[in-house]
Amino acid sequence: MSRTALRICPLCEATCGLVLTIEGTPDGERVTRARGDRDDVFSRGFICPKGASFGAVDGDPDRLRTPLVRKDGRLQEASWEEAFDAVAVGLRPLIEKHGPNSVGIVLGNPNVHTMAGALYPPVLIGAIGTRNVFTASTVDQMPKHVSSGLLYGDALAIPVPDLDRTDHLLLIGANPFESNGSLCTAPDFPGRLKALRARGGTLTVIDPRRTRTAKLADRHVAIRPGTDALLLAAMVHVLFEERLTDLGALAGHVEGVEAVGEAVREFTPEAVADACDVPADDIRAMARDLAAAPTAAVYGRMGTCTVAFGTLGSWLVDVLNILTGNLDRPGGALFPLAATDRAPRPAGPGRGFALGRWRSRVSGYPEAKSELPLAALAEEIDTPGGSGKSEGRGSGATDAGPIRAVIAIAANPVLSAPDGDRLDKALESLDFMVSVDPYLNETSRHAHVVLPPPRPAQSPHHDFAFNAFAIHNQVRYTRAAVPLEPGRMAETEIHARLVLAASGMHGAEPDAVDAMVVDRTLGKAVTDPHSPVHGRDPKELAAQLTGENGPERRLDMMLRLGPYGDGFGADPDGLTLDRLLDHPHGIDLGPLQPRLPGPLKTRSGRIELLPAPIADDLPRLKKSLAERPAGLVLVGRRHLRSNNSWLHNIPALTGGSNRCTLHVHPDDAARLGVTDGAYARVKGAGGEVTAPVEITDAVRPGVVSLPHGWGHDRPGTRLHAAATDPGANVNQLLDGTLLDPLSGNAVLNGIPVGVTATP
Ligand SMILES: Nc1nc2c(c(=O)[nH]1)N[C@H]1C(S)=C(S)[C@@H](COP(=O)(O)OP(=O)(O)OC[C@H]3O[C@@H](n4cnc5c(=O)[nH]c(N)nc54)[C@H](O)[C@@H]3O)O[C@H]1N2
Ligand SMILES: Nc1nc2c(c(=O)[nH]1)N[C@H]1C(S)=C(S)[C@@H](COP(=O)(O)OP(=O)(O)OC[C@H]3O[C@@H](n4cnc5c(=O)[nH]c(N)nc54)[C@H](O)[C@@H]3O)O[C@H]1N2
Ligand code: SF4
Ligand SMILES: [Mo]
Repeated sequence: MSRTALRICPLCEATCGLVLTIEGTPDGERVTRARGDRDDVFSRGFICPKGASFGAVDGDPDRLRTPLVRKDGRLQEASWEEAFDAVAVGLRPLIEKHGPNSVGIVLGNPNVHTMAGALYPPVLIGAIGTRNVFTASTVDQMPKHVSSGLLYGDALAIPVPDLDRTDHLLLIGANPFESNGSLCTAPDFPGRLKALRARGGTLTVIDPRRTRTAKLADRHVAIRPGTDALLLAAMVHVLFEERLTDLGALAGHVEGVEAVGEAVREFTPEAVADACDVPADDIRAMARDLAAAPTAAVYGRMGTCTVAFGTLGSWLVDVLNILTGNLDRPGGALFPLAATDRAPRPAGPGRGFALGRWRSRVSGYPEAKSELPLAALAEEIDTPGGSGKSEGRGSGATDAGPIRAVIAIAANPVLSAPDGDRLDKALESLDFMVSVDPYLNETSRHAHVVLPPPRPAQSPHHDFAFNAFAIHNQVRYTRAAVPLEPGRMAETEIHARLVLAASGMHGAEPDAVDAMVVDRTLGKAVTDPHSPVHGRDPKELAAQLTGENGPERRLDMMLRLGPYGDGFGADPDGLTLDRLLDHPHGIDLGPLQPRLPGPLKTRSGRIELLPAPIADDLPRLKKSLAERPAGLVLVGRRHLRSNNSWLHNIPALTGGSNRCTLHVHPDDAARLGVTDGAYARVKGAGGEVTAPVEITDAVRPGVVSLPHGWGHDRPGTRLHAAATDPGANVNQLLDGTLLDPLSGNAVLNGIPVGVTATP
């Protein structure tokens, strides 16, 4: 007997709707097939090879089925009760003795792909009160958050390119043909780029590699890695020099335009051409194309963020959109409005965005968006003593000591962060560690307790994060496709129990966590004069919430308070969870609309085009004009059938071209004496790795490329398939000191390396 069920795909940011075929077997229900949901209001039937392998990902026999607890030095299967007892016993005395900052919270990428990851970590961080929070954002998009925080006063106000309506797209350091897009949620991103070309639009791609995305472009600029900020500054220079700036409807909303013109005066195309290895004429042409297009969007991703000038580059992307009048207009770059976003309110000055409100203990790195650099996690654990006073958030406790316990949720920093060997040792030295993870992998093997979430078919799904970056406003929710079997626990419940265990409320009902959030949120909303529920009784509102469990009630609450919500009756046609459940393929909320000045939360109430921290960092960029890397630099790459560190255990998704090989240009290969298929040794500041060479002119000369997330050769893991072809951990080449100073983001691209043939 088989049946079908809907499930939003959690395997990348495109959030495609899937139809799963589910069959009963003696071992329980299995997902035997996944196809695109043709009725999905957003993805309209699109599916990629990864989504098509949902069943294999879901059914991986290496997924943990029970909690693991370390006994006699060994991780052993345990009951949930034993596991949470161990968490409470492991964490509470440490917090009481050493203060909240003795706990480090590490949040990995899949948290943005689960409802649990969206709803509970903020509660956990608040409950413990630690300032030692590290997430995948600081090996990813933190520079974009910082530039948005500074420009718009809101780190989450990230404009997305209007792919379906734009006439010209300048795409920088992104490869949506493999990644399916990032900070731009768009099912079938490649199809949308082809449609752009088909309707007469133009595509420019800046990437040191001739990617599949670059192959589609009208113009591919194979820039020297790490120099995009110089090139973009020169484009801004050209806009001023040739009087091509035209802010259009934005004019009244922006301050500091002349100051930007002044700030980029020295960055002429001729001055940057050599450093970028891009002819000055091409830079001028790119600026003119951008200004001349009826509508245009500039969009940058990993290649603009994970570099030494990540925040400056991210800022310049928006500066170009603003100076050409393309921000906040159809066909340009717009601010989405998701169903669980805050409802729009009257514009006016906001609280602004502050950086560096506290600093990391060892190296003094400034916080950004209440986070410290993931690259500094190892030193925060393994450096004894203190170098200053660090206070828990609000608790006043002082503790200048190291991190002694780690709570890792959906995170594998041993592979995804710089210098995995050092972090590996640091984690092993902890007094206590708990991982919420389906796998026993390079990171979770150090835990004292592993709490495994159920497989994705058994989890409900709503994209809290990605709808806020989607190219079309829409809302979808899918309940768990397969019920939990006895002995399994929903990931939302695991998170709620973790909050209780960490905050001294071990043993309380997990629903208490949701009830507390509901009370707090509604209590605040009724005192807010702009809220549709202003002046009402929070208890009466809470009683109206529907939903089968705590997380569903919270979703209902957020939908009802949100921009499309029913306002708890204020707008009877508005959105509620019940209404959403009546639309299993989602509800279309319309194309993106101009929203300014709505999203602005700067102190001035305007877009602050040249914020002081940016202006202060420009001299560093100027200095780089004179720098020329003498040797090779390394960049990363992604493969369509992969996902960071955790899909290498699925045989259906590995093999073929999805391998951990070192791409080397033929000219470099000849010079270095390395041959195709033979192993080469790659050396960086943090260590060395070996990998088989693949000679290809898809990388520009002077650049080699190695993908990340590999290196599955450590003992004590349970990743049988991945261990057969472990690959090398590219992040071992880093020592963790190379950061973008404003955001604390690790530099992962454009890093200096040496390559030699292995004997
Ligand atoms: N050199 C280099 N390094 C990089 C990058 C790069 O381009 N180059 N990319 C960086 C980027 S963009 C990112 S986002 C990071 C990602 O880095 P991480 O966030 O550390 O790694 P992931 O591999 O995404 O997976 C994290 C963990 O989540 C677990 N997991 C999977 N599904 C679930 C789930 O449903 N629930 C829970 N609780 N856990 C789950 C997996 O088993 C895995 O242990 O890597 C970064 N590292
Ligand atoms: N299949 C698959 N999809 C994924 C993921 C995955 O691992 N696999 N990971 C997901 C995650 S967590 C993220 S954050 C996104 C990332 O999404 P993208 O940013 O689109 O992904 P990347 O493939 O890392 O693309 C970065 C590109 O930047 C180029 N580059 C490197 N250095 C520079 C530079 O200095 N300048 C310029 N201009 N370009 C440079 C690289 O050659 C590469 O082609 O993908 C998501 N989707
Ligand atoms: S594009 Fe992304 S969301 Fe869509 S099916 Fe593929 S992995 Fe899933
Ligand atoms: Mo990422």
